[in-house]
Amino acid sequence: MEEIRRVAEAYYEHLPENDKKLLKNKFNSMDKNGDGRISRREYMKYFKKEKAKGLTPQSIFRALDKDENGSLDFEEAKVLFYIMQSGKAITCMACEKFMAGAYFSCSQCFFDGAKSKFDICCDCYGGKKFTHHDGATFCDNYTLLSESRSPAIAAPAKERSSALRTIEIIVGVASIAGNLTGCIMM
Ligand SMILES: [Ca+2]
Ligand SMILES: [Ca+2]
Ligand SMILES: [Zn+2]
Ligand SMILES: [Zn+2]
Repeated sequence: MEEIRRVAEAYYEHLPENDKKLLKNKFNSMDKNGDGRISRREYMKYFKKEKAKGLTPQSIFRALDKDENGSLDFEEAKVLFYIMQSGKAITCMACEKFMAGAYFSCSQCFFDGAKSKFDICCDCYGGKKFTHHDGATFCDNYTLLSESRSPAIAAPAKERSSALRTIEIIVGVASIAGNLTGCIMM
């Protein structure tokens, strides 16, 4: 969580003054009783109304509440705003825990735009506490991110399956070479 917090803070520092003001307004609209803190109840109420289900798991609120006092001050909420603008929070498909740091993702599902991503936390992956299709190749998110820069991924959809094979070969070779420990053939 510490890592995403630092990213969120750096991101916030570079926002134009106007956007900072908008976030302050958003914070105030979530802080219904105006005590300068977003309580768990205020948080849940806000996201239920917004129908942002991805943000309602208790684990997300707990992770955001750095000092564990049961409410979010503006500093803590910066991480929330960062998660909100960068899309939806990523939760483990097996245990539904909010994943703020490294996690594993099925590379076949990741690169196949037609399928939804299959992301699982390190605990569930390491402990084999999940079920997924046969032959799935799991990569950690950092590896996937750098693999996405590979020109093969930029291929048009119909060529994507051959691009995927290329990735499987790269991943396969790399794991044999032992220099890409993040990727493991299942
Ligand atoms: Ca409040
Ligand atoms: Ca707090
Ligand atoms: Zn999990
Ligand atoms: Zn998959």
